[in-house]
Amino acid sequence: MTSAAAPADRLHVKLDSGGDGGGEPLLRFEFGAASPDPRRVPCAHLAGPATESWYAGEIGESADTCDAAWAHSERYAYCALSVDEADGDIEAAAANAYQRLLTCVRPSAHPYLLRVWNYFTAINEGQDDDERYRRFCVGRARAVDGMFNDPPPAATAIGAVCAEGTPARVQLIALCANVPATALENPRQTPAWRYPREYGPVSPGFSRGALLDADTQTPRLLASGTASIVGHISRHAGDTTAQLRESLANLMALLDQGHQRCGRRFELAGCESLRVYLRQPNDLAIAQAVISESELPAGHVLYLRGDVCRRELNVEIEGVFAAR
Ligand code: 3EB
Repeated sequence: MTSAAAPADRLHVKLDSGGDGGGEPLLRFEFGAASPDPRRVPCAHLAGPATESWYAGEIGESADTCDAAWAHSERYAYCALSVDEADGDIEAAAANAYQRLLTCVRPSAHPYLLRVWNYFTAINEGQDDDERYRRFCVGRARAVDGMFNDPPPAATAIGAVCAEGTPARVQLIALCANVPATALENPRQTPAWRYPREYGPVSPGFSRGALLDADTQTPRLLASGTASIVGHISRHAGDTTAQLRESLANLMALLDQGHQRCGRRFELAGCESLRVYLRQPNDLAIAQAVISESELPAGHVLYLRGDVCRRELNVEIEGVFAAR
């Protein structure tokens, strides 16, 4: 055992063009039509790399069933699961899914939740506090423990289309570790867990980002789903180009927070993978044009069809950044 961990033992992400990355990934994300596999991101793939592989050293154990899957290395683990909705009750399904997640994760060797992806159908259906995203937030808040909120994991919540002929379901994919991450907030944005009452009965439980492996040569910064929100106000309704530019400004402010917290620089050029979720597939060309004006490596950007949790917003981004 050396004290400076080999980078291969720590988290790094490679896209399908990136070779095998040395060994087996902890988790390989694939995108497209929903399937029973709880790891599959149920968002149509519009452009860019087709898979995202998350490596974290040698895999110890893994298991894989239709509604739950997990694997772990020494430091990291993932757990993915789905819960069918009974009679469209998204709140109960979210509570059930988070109870199951915590039941799996808390007694394990990797009890810290670093990042969670939440996918479910018809996210903007229902008015005001009946909107399904808000009900999802209520169910999640009901199920989680004190450790979850102190501070909450980085997260994404995106609306997707469920597989034809199958029940609607809540799908969670969680990245866990044997040590906590450093949670990040964005000075341009109100912490989501402090959103005012107008956005729902409970504030969403997520942090804007997570800083990992700050003890190594190459820390990573995981950016949560980032949209065109300044303070707590949605900006540029109806203008996808301006929304994406605002989202990039939020992302750059978050990267700067990573620098403040660990003294290492994070830049758009250090992006290992960026997901762009678009409500309207027709916005692909304009999204690609905005991305091409930025320092992001265009080959590391993938575009997916997905619904943002605020109906007035058309685009959300998330990603993984390696320190320079
Ligand atoms: C926002 O700023 C955007 O409820 O887990 C982004 C990431 C968003 C995670 C969640 C919601 C969530 O409010 C929406």
